[in-house]
Amino acid sequence: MSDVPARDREVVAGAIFRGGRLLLAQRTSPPALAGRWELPGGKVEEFETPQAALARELREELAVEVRCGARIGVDVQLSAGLVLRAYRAELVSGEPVALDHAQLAWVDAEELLSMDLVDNDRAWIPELLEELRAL
Ligand code: 523
Repeated sequence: MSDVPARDREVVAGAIFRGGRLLLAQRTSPPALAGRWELPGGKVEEFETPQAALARELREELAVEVRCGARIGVDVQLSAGLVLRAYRAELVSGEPVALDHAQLAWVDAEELLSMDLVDNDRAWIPELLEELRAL
């Protein structure tokens, strides 16, 4: 047993902006979240950096290559030992397609406010809106 507390495992989510819009993805699972919208992403694997995990998740889910940028918004504690963080993601190549989601949407500031976002991602609305309104 070690006295050093284990670091939280991270779930990463990507904020992709283009032409004054933000990419959102509609979840298909679990049933409680199906139909609700999120910034796409997933769990960081052991020995993987958050940046590499974001690139891998967005490649798997959207068929795009991204460069992971700066953090955006607050840490969201999902459960003991699991924290959700958003990062900017810059599209390097490919056009996003919904390989793992029901559908995708490119939203402007007004549309973002009307989307049924998953509760966790609502924590980032202030920063996302600020970015969209500045574009
Ligand atoms: N969230 C969340 N918002 C958000 C993401 C990418 C994830 O609230 N933008 C939550 C949903 C799950 C947990 O984070 O409770 C893991 O996300 P998930 O299921 O997208 O990640 P996976 O696919 O890596 O997880 P497993 O299928 O469990 O391996």
